Amino acid sequence: MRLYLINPSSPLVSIVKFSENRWNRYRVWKPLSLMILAGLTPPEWEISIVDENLGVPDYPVMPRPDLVGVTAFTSQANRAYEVATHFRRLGVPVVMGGIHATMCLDEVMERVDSVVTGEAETVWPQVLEDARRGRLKRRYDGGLAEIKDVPLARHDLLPARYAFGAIQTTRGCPLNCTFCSVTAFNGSKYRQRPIPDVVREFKSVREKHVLVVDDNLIGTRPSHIARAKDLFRAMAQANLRKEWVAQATINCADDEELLALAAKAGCRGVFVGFESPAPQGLLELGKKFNLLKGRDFRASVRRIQRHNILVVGSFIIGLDMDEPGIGTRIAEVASQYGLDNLNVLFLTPLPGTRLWDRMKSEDRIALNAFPEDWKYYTLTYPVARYKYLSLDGSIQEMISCNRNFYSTPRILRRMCTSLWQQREPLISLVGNLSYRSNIPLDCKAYADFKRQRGDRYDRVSGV
Ligand code: B12
Ligand code: SF4
Repeated sequence: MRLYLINPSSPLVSIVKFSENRWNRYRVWKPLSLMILAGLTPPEWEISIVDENLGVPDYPVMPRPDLVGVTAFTSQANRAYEVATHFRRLGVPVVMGGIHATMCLDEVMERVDSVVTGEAETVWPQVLEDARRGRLKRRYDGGLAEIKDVPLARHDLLPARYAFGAIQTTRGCPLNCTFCSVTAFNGSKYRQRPIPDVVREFKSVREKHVLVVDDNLIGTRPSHIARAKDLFRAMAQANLRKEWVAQATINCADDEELLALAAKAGCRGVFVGFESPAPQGLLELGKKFNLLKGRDFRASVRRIQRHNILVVGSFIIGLDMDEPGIGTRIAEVASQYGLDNLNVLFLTPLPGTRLWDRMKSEDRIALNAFPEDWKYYTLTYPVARYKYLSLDGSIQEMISCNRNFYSTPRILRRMCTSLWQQREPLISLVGNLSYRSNIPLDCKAYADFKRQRGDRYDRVSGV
């Protein structure tokens, strides 16, 4: 039995367009979901994982599979449907799963043979067995998996062309920010994989550099942080010789021992969601966690960097409080915090989030011709109507933010500071050049976007 597991390309996400920009090679990540499905698949299946972000293969010349599994974020949904149509025309059954299939079940049901909602660990073996017997059900619901049932991912099944490997050590997030799908999809309970499993899997990752995909590697409670410390101790003891980056909330800066252990275990960078330069903005996004303890963000960032860990910060443009000038303000605040890299996104109502419900009820979702418009749900396009920012205005804010933060003098200043602080500036430089060289690509993409979808913004938000 032959199984293809396919990660559809996402043509509008500039970070995956590494053929157009060589620095983007460092920002293309492995589709871990498919490697986990492969880990759950019994040996009688011959598995091929196809990541279209490395190039779309010539499917007609490939051997005919018995089953196709497709994953998709919302932004990949259209391409996922094209892939599904191709294989269904050949009479090959197609199963789709992942976040988009879970949040937009009815839409997906119309376009594939079978849908898996939720986490797949409990149901995937059954799906395969039913497919083998030609009795696929229309829907399987995996709900939330027992974390100990997450298998070792098959890191051997993808080519060695990625700069980073990928691994997951926890699932779920209790914080439920308004714009984020994680709590709706993975639940509010913070579930931690057994440490020996994680260490064993780390050893099987081929790449020297690894992305830990957890939404918050250290969690929020003292017990979570104690577990993170145990994990880092075990990783250091296993002498993995890996360097890794992870997402974490800013509270990771509060514990020197935690930072020291993380660095010893190979941590080289953390991705932190700052989201808004104003407390009012954090309240609007439900990110109250960042407001705790009257935090001094600059001091927190510096504490992390002292352990030779880079800090990449994420901010959002398009909040109800964001007025013209927000782009420059974010760039300035990010520079004041001392961030090594800045990632700015548009406030995007992703299906299944609280933000989606609110913006939909206020008729503020401008790009709503689905499924075609899903391709713009990359967080890099202004798909909604913002309170004080027009379409042109919001794009202008994004461009001026990136131009300001990634200007030559600011990059040089950051490199000098890194050297002065005796940190390794190379990874930071690659990140800076990657973001900076995407600015012209983004400008072109926004011009196309305005031509194709500009008419949807002919009225300003009614709020
Ligand atoms: C790592 C990550 C990335 C990485 C790597 C992506 C990749 N190639 O895998 C990078 C940085 C590239 C990235 C980029 C983006 N991401 Co991202 N990312 C994540 C993150 C943190 C973890 C994903 C992951 O690997 N999880 C671990 C695996 C094991 O879980 P899983 O994918 O859910 O898979 C399980 C089930 O869903 C199911 N399943 C999945 N696929 C399939 C397929 C079949 C056939 C079956 C049966 C089951 C099944 O089984 C798996 C095992 O249980 C998630 C948050 C999250 N917790 O999911 C956000 C998340 C997926 N990203 C998100 C977004 C919006 C994006 C971007 C569009 C925007 C951006 N700028 O960040 C881009 C677009 C990339 C693209 N290719 O189009 C959103 C997606 C929401 C949505 N509705 O689409 C999420 C949920 C975060 C959020 N804020 O809400 N991302
Ligand atoms: S943005 Fe981060 S902290 Fe907020 S719900 Fe999502 S994963 Fe949790």
